Amino acid sequence: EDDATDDGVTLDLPGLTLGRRDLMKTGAAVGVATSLAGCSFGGTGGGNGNGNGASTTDHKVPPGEHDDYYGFWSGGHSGEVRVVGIPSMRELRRIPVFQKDGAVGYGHDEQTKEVLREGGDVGSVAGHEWGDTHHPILSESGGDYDGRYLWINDKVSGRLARINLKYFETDAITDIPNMQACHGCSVQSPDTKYVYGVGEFRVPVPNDGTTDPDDADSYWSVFAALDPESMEVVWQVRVSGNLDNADSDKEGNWAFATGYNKEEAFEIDGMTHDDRDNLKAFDIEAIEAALDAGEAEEINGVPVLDGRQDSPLTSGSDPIVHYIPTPKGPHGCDVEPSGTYVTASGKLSPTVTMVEIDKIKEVDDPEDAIVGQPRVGMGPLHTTWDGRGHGYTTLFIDSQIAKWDIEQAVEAEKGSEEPVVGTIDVHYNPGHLQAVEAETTDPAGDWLVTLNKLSKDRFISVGPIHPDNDQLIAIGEDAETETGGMELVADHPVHPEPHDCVFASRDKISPNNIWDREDYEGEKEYVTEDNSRVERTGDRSVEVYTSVKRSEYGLRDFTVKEGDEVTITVTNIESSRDIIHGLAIPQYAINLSIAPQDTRKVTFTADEPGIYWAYCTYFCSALHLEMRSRMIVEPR
Ligand code: CUK
Ligand code: CUA
Repeated sequence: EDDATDDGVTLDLPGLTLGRRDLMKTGAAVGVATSLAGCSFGGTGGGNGNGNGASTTDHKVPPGEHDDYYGFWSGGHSGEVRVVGIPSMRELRRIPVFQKDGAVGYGHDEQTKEVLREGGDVGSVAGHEWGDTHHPILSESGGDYDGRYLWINDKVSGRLARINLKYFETDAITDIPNMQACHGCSVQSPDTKYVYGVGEFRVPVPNDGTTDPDDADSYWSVFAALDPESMEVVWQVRVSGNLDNADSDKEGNWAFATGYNKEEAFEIDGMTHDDRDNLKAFDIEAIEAALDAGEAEEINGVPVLDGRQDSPLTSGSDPIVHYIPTPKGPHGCDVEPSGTYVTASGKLSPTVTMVEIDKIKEVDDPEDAIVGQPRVGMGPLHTTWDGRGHGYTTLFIDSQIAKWDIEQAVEAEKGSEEPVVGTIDVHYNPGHLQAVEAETTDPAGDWLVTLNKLSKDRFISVGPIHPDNDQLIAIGEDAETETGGMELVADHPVHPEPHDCVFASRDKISPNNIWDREDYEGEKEYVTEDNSRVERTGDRSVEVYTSVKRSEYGLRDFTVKEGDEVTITVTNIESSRDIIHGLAIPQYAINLSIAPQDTRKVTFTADEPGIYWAYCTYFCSALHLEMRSRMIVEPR
């Protein structure tokens, strides 16, 4: 079943030393380098059944009842965000972000087309056809989720998008200069004054063909801070090496990012040459002081500070970036709920490195800020928290989750397995895991979800492209069992490929059920039945305004002339929730979705004379099928 991977264990990474126990545990792993790089598929795990007894934890949500938590899932290279109820694991909605979606008309009306356009869907080398979403993050006020925004990165391009949680719709995308692959992201906590995005791939700056491909010094990785409201890039810091995942402290003073390829090499042997990489700690106050002192250089419209390890800005007594050595290739970067420690997980080391945040500025040797290094198992990728003093780390190669004790990990010797209080098999090859509200200072600690890259044989076959497997694990009880009380309660197949998720108690998110007209007053017209009309605005331009309700458009038909530039503006005048209407004219690729009390419009050129049915795409009433209008395009 394990796809012929049991032969030829290739642990040929230079400098990656594995003990005998590791090799035994890695018996089925092949190509550690490729299976771990960039969160791709590959490699197999050793999970073999969950080994749990009967479930005592009820995760079923009866029909008609609601979930306790909102879960926001990244959709990977589907470019979307998904909303999932916890504990039922029911998928409630998909929110398109970096690509068009006919289901909700995203990228089809002018308003959302503009969001994609702003995000650079045209005009760059190839344009952005899609995105790769990894890390959803929620806005905070006073250290808790305030339900206003969710941000999500685009790892394929250097972009960061914002979803407005009043309407669960993407309302801004920023194409970040000087960056390819915005990977880790995080918000400033306790109050979101900055949204941070890290550039993973080092790119030539400027990238205009003048760079010598072998000149490593012309390649940059930058750490970017965006304003949460304007979504403008406020500053960037250039670093040595590259950047991977990110998190922030709980007091607004620090941002952290793991980084591999300290060597600044161009291929895998070089990237994995040294035994150490580092965790970078960005001192926000020092960065702001350096900006105020005029130390930044403006590059492609953004003030950039030099935060490289040997730069003048980092050699003083108060460097803007601290480089804390970690075992090579650290991946997950997670601050625990009390804000005392930041952790860098694995990935090529079987340990989690714990740094005491208050020590970073105190110590002379950055390594002295490392206060714990529990040995958790093979291929540690990400860590989450239950708020009762435990960390939970995914073990990609072992196909397990290790639960460990935070304080014991500080007391124990570095490299000791002692802090591990239990492990559980998952199916298979977990990437991220997330416990409910684990990013707050007060995690709820009852559920955990592990996002497993491979499902192998867990579901009936659907052909060669398998679903991922998200598994729900009850963590509410600590027990002195093999699993430390963790209990696997549900498998959940998912469309490729989520990376991470974030949970908020349902009372912290309160979306509108219908649109509030005040939110677009002055920007969009509210078209009533009475003022549905056709206005000729020029020899070759026409404005069409129509209302829509069950089961009719304000205009039963409208006439334009061949060659006209036509703008159709549609208002859904319904005030009942859940009554959405569409307007589709397939010959002109028009597909609007209009929620109650909202207005959307679309502009196109009516270049083919004829008569075209405009119809509603949502089954809105018993007369839905009869619900239509006609566009008459007269020959000129
Ligand atoms: S990354 Cu995908 S499993 Cu983008 Cu947070 Cu680690
Ligand atoms: Cu409106 Cu169908």
